[in-house]
Amino acid sequence: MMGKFFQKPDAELDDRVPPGQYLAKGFPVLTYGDTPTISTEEWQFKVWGRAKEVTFSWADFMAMPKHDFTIDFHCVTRWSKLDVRWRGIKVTDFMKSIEVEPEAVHIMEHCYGGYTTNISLEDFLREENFFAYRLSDNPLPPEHGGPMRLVVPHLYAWKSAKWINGLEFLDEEQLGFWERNGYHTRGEPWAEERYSDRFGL
Ligand SMILES: Nc1nc2c(c(=O)[nH]1)N[C@H]1C(S)=C(S)[C@@H](COP(=O)(O)O)O[C@H]1N2
Ligand SMILES: [Mo]
Repeated sequence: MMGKFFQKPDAELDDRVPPGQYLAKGFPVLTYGDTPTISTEEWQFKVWGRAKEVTFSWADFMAMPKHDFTIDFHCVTRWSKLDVRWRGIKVTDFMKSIEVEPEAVHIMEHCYGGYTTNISLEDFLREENFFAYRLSDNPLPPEHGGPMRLVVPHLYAWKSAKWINGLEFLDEEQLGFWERNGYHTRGEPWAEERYSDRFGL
């Protein structure tokens, strides 16, 4: 783990690096399967389930307020990257354009390529979450989830769905891809919620 690609955090950064994590020198790419290629023209984003069904285009998203974000990113495979710079649309702003039913308590994030990950409505609605379309002043590269991905800074990065294309609102918790395969349902890095206790790991 150590050496060329990872380093132990300096003392002054120590309080920003969750337990069991190392600092990545670059920005590693972590993808299960192939990287889909989606143009902004064909990109679509759907909302369904316990919410009024609606489909957004790229132009619809670009018409929403945009902000710059600098956040720390923590992968459960033990690398962290501090101060990642993005541009995007706040989840709380996006939520103003959809109608969610009162029964909705949980969400399945859906992606081009078939990846899924689940998140509680409460974790999803946090002020610091955003849909990212730029990384370090460039269009978000395909390998990092371009043209659009979700970023949920307070949870392990597997919740930050790349190539996101939809949200399914649920009236109960369901498990996404990694969650069905042994990862923790919530994934809070400071509590080291890495693996599910359903599997005895
Ligand atoms: N669609 C999709 N989103 C995904 C993944 C994936 O395999 N497919 N991997 C997740 C994991 S495990 C991590 S750590 C981050 C990695 O983001 P990065 O490749 O931009 O570093 O994306 C998350 N989002
Ligand atoms: Mo990850």
